[in-house]
Amino acid sequence: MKKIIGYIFLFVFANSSIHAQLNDSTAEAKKMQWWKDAKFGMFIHWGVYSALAGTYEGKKIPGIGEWIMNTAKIPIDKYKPYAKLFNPVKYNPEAWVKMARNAGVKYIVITSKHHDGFALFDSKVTDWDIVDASPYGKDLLKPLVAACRKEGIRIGFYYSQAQDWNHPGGAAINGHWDKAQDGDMDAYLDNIAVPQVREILSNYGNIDILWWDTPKDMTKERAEKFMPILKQHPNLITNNRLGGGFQGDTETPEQFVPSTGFPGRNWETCMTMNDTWGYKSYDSNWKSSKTLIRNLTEIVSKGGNFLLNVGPTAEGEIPKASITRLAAMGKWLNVNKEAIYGTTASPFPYLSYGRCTRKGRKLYLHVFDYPANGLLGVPMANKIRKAYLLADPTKRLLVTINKANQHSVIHLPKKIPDTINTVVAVEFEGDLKIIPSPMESVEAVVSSENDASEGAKNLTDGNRLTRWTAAKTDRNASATVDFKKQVAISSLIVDEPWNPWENKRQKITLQYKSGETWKTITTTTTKGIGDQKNFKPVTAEFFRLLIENKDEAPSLLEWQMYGPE
Ligand code: FHN
Repeated sequence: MKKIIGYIFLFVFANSSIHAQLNDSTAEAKKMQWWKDAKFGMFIHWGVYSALAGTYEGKKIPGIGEWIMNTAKIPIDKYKPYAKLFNPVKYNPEAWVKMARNAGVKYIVITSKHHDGFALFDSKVTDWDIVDASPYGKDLLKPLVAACRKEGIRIGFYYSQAQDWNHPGGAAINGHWDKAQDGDMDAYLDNIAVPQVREILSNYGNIDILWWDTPKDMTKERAEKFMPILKQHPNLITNNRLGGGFQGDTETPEQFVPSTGFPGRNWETCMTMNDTWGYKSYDSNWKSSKTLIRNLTEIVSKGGNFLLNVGPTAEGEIPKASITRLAAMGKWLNVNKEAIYGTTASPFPYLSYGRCTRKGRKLYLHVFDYPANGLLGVPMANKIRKAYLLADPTKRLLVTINKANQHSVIHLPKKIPDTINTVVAVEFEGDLKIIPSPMESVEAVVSSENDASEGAKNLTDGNRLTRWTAAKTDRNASATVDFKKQVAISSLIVDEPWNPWENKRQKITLQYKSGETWKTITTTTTKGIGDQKNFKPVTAEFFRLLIENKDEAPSLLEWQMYGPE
Protein backbone atom coordinates (compact mmCIF):
# COMPACT_ATOMS: atom_id res chain seq x y z
CA MET A 1 0.00 0.00 0.00
CA LYS A 2 2.79 2.38 1.01
CA LYS A 3 4.34 2.06 -2.43
CA ILE A 4 1.22 3.02 -4.33
CA ILE A 5 0.39 5.92 -2.04
CA GLY A 6 3.95 7.03 -2.64
CA TYR A 7 3.44 7.27 -6.40
CA ILE A 8 0.35 9.38 -5.93
CA PHE A 9 2.06 11.71 -3.58
CA LEU A 10 5.22 11.96 -5.60
CA PHE A 11 3.00 12.90 -8.50
CA VAL A 12 1.02 15.57 -6.74
CA PHE A 13 3.90 17.02 -4.80
CA ALA A 14 6.40 16.93 -7.65
CA ASN A 15 3.84 18.77 -9.71
CA SER A 16 3.13 21.39 -7.14
CA SER A 17 6.85 21.99 -6.71
CA ILE A 18 7.38 22.43 -10.41
CA HIS A 19 4.59 24.95 -10.60
CA ALA A 20 5.33 26.53 -7.26
CA GLN A 21 5.44 30.27 -7.37
CA LEU A 22 4.69 33.18 -5.13
CA ASN A 23 0.98 33.63 -4.49
CA ASP A 24 1.48 37.33 -4.91
CA SER A 25 -1.43 38.75 -6.87
CA THR A 26 -3.47 41.15 -4.78
CA ALA A 27 -6.68 39.15 -5.02
CA GLU A 28 -4.83 36.00 -4.04
CA ALA A 29 -3.12 37.74 -1.12
CA LYS A 30 -6.46 39.14 0.08
CA LYS A 31 -8.12 35.74 -0.15
CA MET A 32 -5.36 34.07 1.85
CA GLN A 33 -4.92 36.72 4.54
CA TRP A 34 -7.35 35.32 7.14
CA TRP A 35 -5.85 31.85 6.66
CA LYS A 36 -2.27 33.11 7.02
CA ASP A 37 -3.15 34.91 10.23
CA ALA A 38 -5.14 31.97 11.62
CA LYS A 39 -2.21 29.53 12.09
CA PHE A 40 -4.20 26.86 13.92
CA GLY A 41 -6.98 24.65 12.55
CA MET A 42 -8.77 21.51 13.74
CA PHE A 43 -9.22 18.57 11.36
CA ILE A 44 -12.15 16.19 12.00
CA HIS A 45 -12.11 12.66 10.53
CA TRP A 46 -15.52 11.16 11.12
CA GLY A 47 -17.62 8.57 9.34
CA VAL A 48 -18.84 4.96 9.28
CA TYR A 49 -15.28 3.76 10.00
CA SER A 50 -15.61 5.40 13.44
CA ALA A 51 -18.18 2.68 14.25
CA LEU A 52 -15.66 -0.08 13.52
CA ALA A 53 -13.13 1.79 15.69
CA GLY A 54 -10.21 -0.28 14.36
CA THR A 55 -11.74 -3.76 14.78
CA TYR A 56 -13.39 -6.00 12.16
CA GLU A 57 -14.84 -9.44 12.86
CA GLY A 58 -13.09 -9.47 16.23
CA LYS A 59 -9.66 -8.69 14.76
CA LYS A 60 -7.68 -5.54 15.43
CA ILE A 61 -6.88 -4.19 11.97
CA PRO A 62 -3.48 -2.49 11.67
CA GLY A 63 -3.03 0.96 10.16
CA ILE A 64 -5.10 4.12 10.24
CA GLY A 65 -8.72 3.70 11.36
CA GLU A 66 -10.48 5.36 8.40
CA TRP A 67 -8.72 2.91 6.05
CA ILE A 68 -10.19 -0.18 7.73
CA MET A 69 -12.42 -1.06 4.77
CA ASN A 70 -9.43 -1.07 2.41
CA THR A 71 -6.90 -2.63 4.79
CA ALA A 72 -9.21 -5.48 5.86
CA LYS A 73 -10.65 -5.77 2.30
CA ILE A 74 -14.19 -5.58 3.61
CA PRO A 75 -16.72 -6.20 0.81
CA ILE A 76 -19.28 -3.46 0.22
CA ASP A 77 -22.24 -5.54 1.41
CA LYS A 78 -20.42 -6.29 4.68
CA TYR A 79 -19.30 -2.68 5.22
CA LYS A 80 -22.61 -0.97 4.53
CA PRO A 81 -24.46 -2.36 7.58
CA TYR A 82 -21.98 -0.54 9.82
CA ALA A 83 -23.76 2.69 8.85
CA LYS A 84 -26.52 1.48 11.20
CA LEU A 85 -23.99 1.64 14.04
CA PHE A 86 -22.90 5.14 13.11
CA ASN A 87 -25.49 6.91 15.20
CA PRO A 88 -23.96 10.02 16.77
CA VAL A 89 -26.70 10.75 19.29
CA LYS A 90 -24.20 12.54 21.55
CA TYR A 91 -23.10 14.90 18.75
CA ASN A 92 -23.01 18.43 20.12
CA PRO A 93 -21.56 20.70 17.44
CA GLU A 94 -21.90 23.83 19.59
CA ALA A 95 -19.82 22.17 22.32
CA TRP A 96 -17.24 20.96 19.76
CA VAL A 97 -16.84 24.43 18.31
CA LYS A 98 -16.67 26.11 21.74
CA MET A 99 -14.03 23.60 22.78
CA ALA A 100 -12.06 24.31 19.59
CA ARG A 101 -12.38 28.07 20.04
CA ASN A 102 -11.13 27.81 23.63
CA ALA A 103 -8.18 25.79 22.34
CA GLY A 104 -7.23 28.71 20.09
CA VAL A 105 -8.43 27.00 16.89
CA LYS A 106 -9.43 29.48 14.16
CA TYR A 107 -10.79 27.09 11.51
CA ILE A 108 -12.24 23.60 11.29
CA VAL A 109 -11.99 21.17 8.36
CA ILE A 110 -14.34 18.16 8.50
CA THR A 111 -14.49 15.08 6.26
CA SER A 112 -17.71 15.67 4.32
CA LYS A 113 -16.89 12.40 2.51
CA HIS A 114 -13.83 10.22 3.09
CA HIS A 115 -12.53 7.32 0.96
CA ASP A 116 -15.37 5.01 2.05
CA GLY A 117 -17.66 7.31 0.06
CA PHE A 118 -20.06 7.92 2.97
CA ALA A 119 -21.40 11.48 2.98
CA LEU A 120 -21.97 13.27 6.28
CA PHE A 121 -24.59 15.35 4.47
CA ASP A 122 -27.90 14.71 2.76
CA SER A 123 -26.69 13.99 -0.77
CA LYS A 124 -29.27 13.86 -3.52
CA VAL A 125 -27.08 11.68 -5.76
CA THR A 126 -26.68 8.69 -3.45
CA ASP A 127 -28.29 6.90 -0.51
CA TRP A 128 -24.88 6.23 0.99
CA ASP A 129 -25.13 9.17 3.37
CA ILE A 130 -26.01 10.04 6.95
CA VAL A 131 -29.65 10.83 6.22
CA ASP A 132 -30.52 7.74 4.19
CA ALA A 133 -28.21 5.07 5.62
CA SER A 134 -27.84 5.83 9.31
CA PRO A 135 -30.44 5.75 12.09
CA TYR A 136 -29.33 9.29 12.99
CA GLY A 137 -31.00 10.56 9.83
CA LYS A 138 -29.89 14.20 10.03
CA ASP A 139 -27.28 16.23 8.15
CA LEU A 140 -24.15 16.50 10.32
CA LEU A 141 -22.53 19.41 8.51
CA LYS A 142 -25.34 21.92 8.82
CA PRO A 143 -25.30 22.42 12.61
CA LEU A 144 -21.48 22.42 12.62
CA VAL A 145 -21.37 25.18 10.01
CA ALA A 146 -23.95 27.16 12.03
CA ALA A 147 -21.96 26.73 15.26
CA CYS A 148 -18.74 27.81 13.52
CA ARG A 149 -20.39 30.93 12.14
CA LYS A 150 -21.75 31.76 15.60
CA GLU A 151 -18.32 31.42 17.23
CA GLY A 152 -16.39 33.20 14.46
CA ILE A 153 -14.59 30.03 13.37
CA ARG A 154 -13.95 29.47 9.65
CA ILE A 155 -15.20 26.21 8.14
CA GLY A 156 -13.74 23.87 5.54
CA PHE A 157 -14.86 20.59 3.97
CA TYR A 158 -12.54 17.69 3.22
CA TYR A 159 -13.74 15.78 0.14
CA SER A 160 -12.21 12.56 -1.22
CA GLN A 161 -12.70 13.26 -4.91
CA ALA A 162 -10.97 10.22 -6.43
CA GLN A 163 -11.01 7.39 -3.94
CA ASP A 164 -14.48 6.06 -3.23
CA TRP A 165 -14.76 2.42 -2.17
CA ASN A 166 -18.53 2.21 -2.19
CA HIS A 167 -19.58 3.83 -5.47
CA PRO A 168 -18.76 1.93 -8.70
CA GLY A 169 -15.91 3.51 -10.64
CA GLY A 170 -14.42 5.26 -7.61
CA ALA A 171 -10.66 4.80 -7.33
CA ALA A 172 -9.00 2.64 -4.68
CA ILE A 173 -5.35 2.70 -3.78
CA ASN A 174 -4.14 -0.92 -4.10
CA GLY A 175 -7.01 -1.59 -6.52
CA HIS A 176 -10.61 -2.77 -6.09
CA TRP A 177 -11.21 -5.84 -3.92
CA ASP A 178 -14.91 -6.21 -4.61
CA LYS A 179 -16.47 -6.55 -8.10
CA ALA A 180 -19.15 -4.10 -7.03
CA GLN A 181 -16.48 -1.39 -6.97
CA ASP A 182 -15.67 -1.79 -10.66
CA GLY A 183 -16.97 0.82 -13.05
CA ASP A 184 -16.12 3.86 -15.09
CA MET A 185 -14.21 6.49 -13.12
CA ASP A 186 -15.38 9.29 -15.40
CA ALA A 187 -18.98 8.28 -14.84
CA TYR A 188 -18.32 8.18 -11.07
CA LEU A 189 -16.86 11.69 -11.22
CA ASP A 190 -19.75 12.99 -13.35
CA ASN A 191 -22.51 11.35 -11.32
CA ILE A 192 -21.19 11.38 -7.76
CA ALA A 193 -18.09 13.47 -7.05
CA VAL A 194 -18.83 16.56 -9.15
CA PRO A 195 -22.49 16.86 -8.04
CA GLN A 196 -21.52 16.24 -4.41
CA VAL A 197 -18.88 18.96 -4.51
CA ARG A 198 -21.55 21.23 -5.94
CA GLU A 199 -23.83 20.22 -3.04
CA ILE A 200 -21.31 20.94 -0.30
CA LEU A 201 -20.33 24.26 -1.84
CA SER A 202 -23.93 25.37 -2.48
CA ASN A 203 -26.00 24.21 0.47
CA TYR A 204 -24.19 25.73 3.45
CA GLY A 205 -23.49 29.34 2.49
CA ASN A 206 -19.90 30.39 1.92
CA ILE A 207 -17.43 27.64 2.70
CA ASP A 208 -13.89 28.78 3.41
CA ILE A 209 -11.78 25.72 2.50
CA LEU A 210 -12.13 22.70 0.22
CA TRP A 211 -9.61 20.02 1.20
CA TRP A 212 -8.99 17.49 -1.61
CA ASP A 213 -7.19 14.23 -0.90
CA THR A 214 -5.38 11.29 -2.55
CA PRO A 215 -5.64 12.16 -6.27
CA LYS A 216 -5.40 8.53 -7.41
CA ASP A 217 -5.95 8.31 -11.21
CA MET A 218 -6.80 12.01 -11.41
CA THR A 219 -5.70 13.23 -14.83
CA LYS A 220 -5.81 16.87 -15.89
CA GLU A 221 -9.08 16.21 -17.76
CA ARG A 222 -10.65 14.62 -14.71
CA ALA A 223 -9.55 17.41 -12.39
CA GLU A 224 -10.93 19.94 -14.84
CA LYS A 225 -14.43 18.56 -14.30
CA PHE A 226 -14.44 20.43 -10.95
CA MET A 227 -13.29 23.76 -12.39
CA PRO A 228 -16.70 25.25 -13.30
CA ILE A 229 -17.83 24.83 -9.66
CA LEU A 230 -14.59 26.18 -8.24
CA LYS A 231 -14.81 29.22 -10.49
CA GLN A 232 -18.10 30.13 -8.81
CA HIS A 233 -16.29 30.35 -5.46
CA PRO A 234 -13.36 32.71 -5.94
CA ASN A 235 -12.71 33.05 -2.19
CA LEU A 236 -12.53 29.31 -1.59
CA ILE A 237 -9.10 28.11 -0.43
CA THR A 238 -8.10 24.75 -1.93
CA ASN A 239 -5.11 22.55 -1.24
CA ASN A 240 -2.65 20.90 -3.64
CA ARG A 241 -4.24 17.43 -3.66
CA LEU A 242 -6.78 17.67 -6.47
CA GLY A 243 -4.33 16.13 -8.93
CA GLY A 244 -3.94 16.69 -12.67
CA GLY A 245 -1.24 19.30 -12.03
CA PHE A 246 -3.47 21.74 -10.12
CA GLN A 247 -1.38 23.29 -7.39
CA GLY A 248 -4.19 24.88 -5.36
CA ASP A 249 -3.42 27.45 -2.70
CA THR A 250 -1.61 25.38 -0.10
CA GLU A 251 1.11 22.75 0.24
CA THR A 252 0.13 19.96 2.63
CA PRO A 253 3.04 18.22 4.37
CA GLU A 254 1.46 15.36 6.32
CA GLN A 255 2.56 14.16 9.76
CA PHE A 256 5.79 16.20 9.72
CA VAL A 257 7.19 19.71 9.89
CA PRO A 258 9.34 20.47 6.83
CA SER A 259 12.89 21.31 7.95
CA THR A 260 12.97 24.67 6.15
CA GLY A 261 9.26 25.32 5.54
CA PHE A 262 8.00 26.16 2.02
CA PRO A 263 9.31 29.65 1.28
CA GLY A 264 7.07 31.35 -1.28
CA ARG A 265 4.10 28.98 -0.78
CA ASN A 266 1.32 28.85 1.77
CA TRP A 267 1.52 25.56 3.62
CA GLU A 268 -0.18 23.60 6.34
CA THR A 269 1.09 20.58 8.23
CA CYS A 270 -1.76 18.18 9.01
CA MET A 271 -1.11 15.82 11.89
CA THR A 272 -2.77 13.25 14.12
CA MET A 273 -2.65 13.43 17.92
CA ASN A 274 -2.19 9.66 18.15
CA ASP A 275 -1.48 7.38 15.15
CA THR A 276 -4.87 7.46 13.42
CA TRP A 277 -7.15 10.04 11.81
CA GLY A 278 -10.42 8.12 12.20
CA TYR A 279 -11.30 6.85 15.69
CA LYS A 280 -9.59 3.63 16.87
CA SER A 281 -10.64 2.57 20.34
CA TYR A 282 -7.24 1.10 21.25
CA ASP A 283 -4.81 3.68 19.82
CA SER A 284 -3.38 5.38 22.88
CA ASN A 285 -0.09 6.56 21.41
CA TRP A 286 -0.91 10.19 22.17
CA LYS A 287 1.56 13.00 21.57
CA SER A 288 2.12 15.13 24.65
CA SER A 289 0.70 18.65 24.96
CA LYS A 290 4.31 19.83 25.07
CA THR A 291 5.02 18.27 21.67
CA LEU A 292 1.85 19.75 20.20
CA ILE A 293 2.55 23.26 21.52
CA ARG A 294 6.11 23.09 20.24
CA ASN A 295 4.94 21.69 16.88
CA LEU A 296 2.54 24.62 16.51
CA THR A 297 5.33 27.04 17.38
CA GLU A 298 7.84 25.44 15.02
CA ILE A 299 5.35 25.37 12.14
CA VAL A 300 4.37 29.01 12.67
CA SER A 301 8.03 30.02 12.94
CA LYS A 302 8.53 28.53 9.48
CA GLY A 303 5.53 30.37 8.04
CA GLY A 304 3.02 27.50 8.07
CA ASN A 305 -0.31 26.53 9.65
CA PHE A 306 -1.06 23.55 11.89
CA LEU A 307 -4.14 21.43 11.13
CA LEU A 308 -4.46 19.12 14.11
CA ASN A 309 -6.79 16.14 13.90
CA VAL A 310 -9.49 14.75 16.18
CA GLY A 311 -11.33 11.50 15.44
CA PRO A 312 -14.74 11.44 17.18
CA THR A 313 -16.51 8.20 18.09
CA ALA A 314 -19.58 6.85 16.29
CA GLU A 315 -21.67 8.25 19.14
CA GLY A 316 -20.33 11.72 18.47
CA GLU A 317 -17.80 12.20 21.22
CA ILE A 318 -14.31 13.62 20.76
CA PRO A 319 -11.88 11.42 22.75
CA LYS A 320 -11.01 12.82 26.19
CA ALA A 321 -7.29 12.59 25.44
CA SER A 322 -7.79 14.98 22.50
CA ILE A 323 -9.86 17.38 24.58
CA THR A 324 -7.21 17.49 27.34
CA ARG A 325 -4.48 18.26 24.82
CA LEU A 326 -6.50 20.94 23.07
CA ALA A 327 -7.25 22.53 26.44
CA ALA A 328 -3.52 22.65 27.26
CA MET A 329 -2.83 24.29 23.91
CA GLY A 330 -5.58 26.81 24.59
CA LYS A 331 -4.14 27.61 28.00
CA TRP A 332 -0.71 28.29 26.53
CA LEU A 333 -2.13 30.24 23.59
CA ASN A 334 -4.25 32.37 25.85
CA VAL A 335 -1.08 33.75 27.43
CA ASN A 336 1.07 33.77 24.31
CA LYS A 337 -1.41 34.40 21.47
CA GLU A 338 0.33 37.59 20.41
CA ALA A 339 3.40 35.52 19.47
CA ILE A 340 1.43 33.15 17.19
CA TYR A 341 -1.57 34.71 15.39
CA GLY A 342 -0.85 37.21 12.65
CA THR A 343 2.89 36.67 12.87
CA THR A 344 5.30 36.04 10.03
CA ALA A 345 8.05 33.44 9.79
CA SER A 346 11.28 33.67 11.73
CA PRO A 347 13.97 35.80 10.11
CA PHE A 348 16.52 33.41 11.63
CA PRO A 349 16.69 29.96 10.06
CA TYR A 350 18.07 28.52 13.29
CA LEU A 351 18.22 29.30 17.01
CA SER A 352 19.94 26.81 19.27
CA TYR A 353 17.36 27.27 22.05
CA GLY A 354 14.08 27.30 20.14
CA ARG A 355 12.19 29.26 17.51
CA CYS A 356 11.23 32.82 16.60
CA THR A 357 8.14 34.53 15.17
CA ARG A 358 7.85 38.15 14.10
CA LYS A 359 5.57 41.16 13.75
CA GLY A 360 7.49 43.97 12.05
CA ARG A 361 10.06 45.33 14.52
CA LYS A 362 8.96 42.95 17.22
CA LEU A 363 10.42 39.48 17.59
CA TYR A 364 9.04 36.69 19.76
CA LEU A 365 11.74 34.32 20.89
CA HIS A 366 10.23 30.96 21.84
CA VAL A 367 12.62 29.37 24.30
CA PHE A 368 12.34 25.56 24.40
CA ASP A 369 15.78 24.84 25.88
CA TYR A 370 16.48 27.34 28.59
CA PRO A 371 20.18 28.34 28.37
CA ALA A 372 22.10 27.17 31.43
CA ASN A 373 23.91 30.51 31.77
CA GLY A 374 20.65 32.46 31.40
CA LEU A 375 21.98 34.34 28.35
CA LEU A 376 19.90 34.36 25.19
CA GLY A 377 21.79 35.24 22.01
CA VAL A 378 19.87 36.83 19.13
CA PRO A 379 21.71 36.65 15.78
CA MET A 380 21.04 40.28 14.88
CA ALA A 381 23.18 43.39 15.13
CA ASN A 382 20.28 45.72 16.01
CA LYS A 383 19.91 47.66 19.21
CA ILE A 384 17.18 46.20 21.42
CA ARG A 385 14.66 48.82 22.56
CA LYS A 386 13.11 46.52 25.10
CA ALA A 387 12.79 42.86 25.95
CA TYR A 388 10.34 41.24 28.38
CA LEU A 389 8.62 37.96 29.07
CA LEU A 390 5.31 37.85 27.21
CA ALA A 391 3.68 36.08 30.17
CA ASP A 392 4.71 38.88 32.54
CA PRO A 393 1.75 41.24 32.98
CA THR A 394 4.09 43.99 34.31
CA LYS A 395 6.36 43.67 31.24
CA ARG A 396 9.42 44.07 33.50
CA LEU A 397 12.35 44.89 31.25
CA LEU A 398 15.11 42.32 30.88
CA VAL A 399 18.75 43.43 30.74
CA THR A 400 20.10 43.44 27.18
CA ILE A 401 23.58 43.88 25.71
CA ASN A 402 24.35 45.19 22.24
CA LYS A 403 27.84 45.38 20.77
CA ALA A 404 28.41 46.76 17.27
CA ASN A 405 27.91 44.06 14.60
CA GLN A 406 27.70 41.28 17.16
CA HIS A 407 24.84 39.14 18.40
CA SER A 408 22.50 40.90 20.80
CA VAL A 409 22.21 39.21 24.19
CA ILE A 410 19.29 39.09 26.64
CA HIS A 411 19.59 38.16 30.33
CA LEU A 412 16.82 35.75 31.31
CA PRO A 413 15.47 35.26 34.83
CA LYS A 414 17.08 32.33 36.68
CA LYS A 415 13.81 30.47 37.17
CA ILE A 416 12.29 28.94 34.04
CA PRO A 417 8.85 30.55 33.71
CA ASP A 418 7.40 27.99 31.26
CA THR A 419 9.16 24.69 30.68
CA ILE A 420 7.25 24.08 27.46
CA ASN A 421 7.84 27.38 25.72
CA THR A 422 8.80 30.67 27.39
CA VAL A 423 8.21 33.56 25.02
CA VAL A 424 10.49 36.61 25.16
CA ALA A 425 9.19 39.66 23.31
CA VAL A 426 11.95 41.78 21.78
CA GLU A 427 11.47 45.20 20.21
CA PHE A 428 14.43 46.31 18.11
CA GLU A 429 15.49 49.53 16.40
CA GLY A 430 15.93 50.07 12.66
CA ASP A 431 15.85 47.51 9.85
CA LEU A 432 16.75 44.02 10.93
CA LYS A 433 20.44 43.27 10.42
CA ILE A 434 20.82 39.51 10.64
CA ILE A 435 24.22 38.05 11.44
CA PRO A 436 24.68 35.72 8.42
CA SER A 437 24.74 32.00 9.08
CA PRO A 438 27.93 30.20 7.97
CA MET A 439 26.45 28.43 4.92
CA GLU A 440 25.15 31.64 3.35
CA SER A 441 28.40 32.43 1.59
CA VAL A 442 29.51 28.95 0.53
CA GLU A 443 28.71 26.58 -2.30
CA ALA A 444 29.26 22.86 -1.86
CA VAL A 445 31.52 20.78 -4.06
CA VAL A 446 29.68 17.55 -4.90
CA SER A 447 30.95 14.16 -6.09
CA SER A 448 28.51 14.19 -9.04
CA GLU A 449 25.44 15.97 -10.43
CA ASN A 450 22.50 14.63 -12.42
CA ASP A 451 22.37 17.71 -14.63
CA ALA A 452 22.83 21.45 -14.27
CA SER A 453 19.20 22.01 -13.24
CA GLU A 454 19.80 19.72 -10.26
CA GLY A 455 23.30 21.00 -9.56
CA ALA A 456 25.38 21.68 -6.45
CA LYS A 457 24.36 25.34 -6.18
CA ASN A 458 20.81 24.26 -5.29
CA LEU A 459 22.06 22.45 -2.22
CA THR A 460 22.91 25.53 -0.15
CA ASP A 461 20.73 28.20 -1.80
CA GLY A 462 18.23 28.31 1.08
CA ASN A 463 15.39 27.28 -1.25
CA ARG A 464 13.77 23.89 -0.73
CA LEU A 465 11.97 24.16 -4.07
CA THR A 466 15.23 23.46 -5.91
CA ARG A 467 17.25 20.28 -5.50
CA TRP A 468 20.62 18.65 -6.03
CA THR A 469 20.67 15.09 -7.37
CA ALA A 470 23.75 12.92 -7.90
CA ALA A 471 24.42 11.17 -11.23
CA LYS A 472 21.63 8.68 -12.04
CA THR A 473 23.67 5.53 -11.46
CA ASP A 474 25.29 6.68 -8.21
CA ARG A 475 24.07 5.30 -4.89
CA ASN A 476 26.75 7.01 -2.78
CA ALA A 477 27.64 10.68 -3.04
CA SER A 478 29.39 13.40 -1.09
CA ALA A 479 29.13 17.16 -0.73
CA THR A 480 31.91 19.22 0.84
CA VAL A 481 32.14 22.83 2.00
CA ASP A 482 35.27 24.84 2.66
CA PHE A 483 34.55 27.82 4.92
CA LYS A 484 38.12 29.13 4.32
CA LYS A 485 38.34 29.77 8.06
CA GLN A 486 37.57 27.94 11.29
CA VAL A 487 33.79 27.89 11.94
CA ALA A 488 31.85 26.45 14.91
CA ILE A 489 28.92 24.25 13.87
CA SER A 490 26.29 22.81 16.22
CA SER A 491 23.33 21.94 14.00
CA LEU A 492 22.76 20.11 10.74
CA ILE A 493 19.58 20.49 8.66
CA VAL A 494 18.87 18.42 5.56
CA ASP A 495 15.71 18.68 3.47
CA GLU A 496 14.75 15.85 1.13
CA PRO A 497 12.34 15.48 -1.77
CA TRP A 498 9.30 14.42 0.25
CA ASN A 499 8.96 10.67 0.17
CA PRO A 500 7.84 9.21 3.48
CA TRP A 501 5.56 6.62 1.89
CA GLU A 502 7.87 4.39 -0.10
CA ASN A 503 10.17 3.37 2.70
CA LYS A 504 13.05 5.02 0.87
CA ARG A 505 15.77 5.94 3.26
CA GLN A 506 18.93 7.96 2.84
CA LYS A 507 21.82 7.47 5.24
CA ILE A 508 23.44 10.82 5.84
CA THR A 509 26.72 11.30 7.69
CA LEU A 510 28.19 14.66 8.64
CA GLN A 511 31.98 14.79 8.99
CA TYR A 512 34.64 17.43 9.64
CA LYS A 513 38.28 17.42 8.61
CA SER A 514 40.83 17.17 11.37
CA GLY A 515 44.33 17.32 9.89
CA GLU A 516 44.16 14.87 6.98
CA THR A 517 41.41 12.68 8.43
CA TRP A 518 37.64 12.98 8.21
CA LYS A 519 35.87 12.47 11.53
CA THR A 520 32.18 11.72 11.91
CA ILE A 521 30.04 14.18 13.89
CA THR A 522 26.61 12.62 13.43
CA THR A 523 24.73 10.11 11.27
CA THR A 524 21.05 9.98 10.49
CA THR A 525 18.90 7.60 8.48
CA THR A 526 16.15 9.79 7.15
CA LYS A 527 12.52 8.84 6.67
CA GLY A 528 11.95 10.66 3.40
CA ILE A 529 11.24 13.98 5.12
CA GLY A 530 14.71 15.35 5.94
CA ASP A 531 16.09 15.79 9.43
CA GLN A 532 17.66 18.14 11.92
CA LYS A 533 20.47 17.08 14.26
CA ASN A 534 21.88 19.24 17.04
CA PHE A 535 25.25 18.44 18.64
CA LYS A 536 28.04 19.96 20.73
CA PRO A 537 29.82 22.66 18.66
CA VAL A 538 32.58 21.36 16.36
CA THR A 539 35.07 23.91 14.99
CA ALA A 540 36.71 23.21 11.61
CA GLU A 541 37.27 24.63 8.13
CA PHE A 542 36.04 21.67 6.04
CA PHE A 543 32.76 19.79 6.57
CA ARG A 544 31.26 17.13 4.34
CA LEU A 545 28.10 15.09 3.95
CA LEU A 546 28.15 11.47 2.84
CA ILE A 547 24.80 10.44 1.37
CA GLU A 548 23.87 6.84 0.66
CA ASN A 549 20.63 5.83 -1.03
CA LYS A 550 20.16 2.12 -1.78
CA ASP A 551 17.32 2.64 -4.29
CA GLU A 552 18.20 5.63 -6.44
CA ALA A 553 20.61 8.53 -6.91
CA PRO A 554 21.07 10.48 -3.66
CA SER A 555 19.16 13.76 -3.68
CA LEU A 556 18.69 16.68 -1.28
CA LEU A 557 16.69 19.88 -1.44
CA GLU A 558 18.80 21.70 1.13
CA TRP A 559 21.87 21.32 3.28
CA GLN A 560 22.25 23.91 6.01
CA MET A 561 24.50 24.10 9.09
CA TYR A 562 24.39 26.55 11.94
CA GLY A 563 26.53 27.50 14.91
CA PRO A 564 25.68 28.63 18.42
CA GLU A 565 24.55 32.25 18.77
O1 FHN B 1 -5.68 8.60 3.01
C1 FHN B 1 -5.85 9.80 3.69
C2 FHN B 1 -5.91 9.61 5.17
O2 FHN B 1 -6.93 8.75 5.49
C3 FHN B 1 -6.13 10.96 5.83
O3 FHN B 1 -7.37 11.49 5.43
C4 FHN B 1 -5.03 11.89 5.45
C5 FHN B 1 -5.17 13.29 6.00
O4 FHN B 1 -4.28 14.14 5.35
N1 FHN B 1 -4.95 12.03 4.00
C6 FHN B 1 -4.78 10.77 3.27
C7 FHN B 1 -3.39 10.28 3.31
O5 FHN B 1 -2.52 11.26 2.91
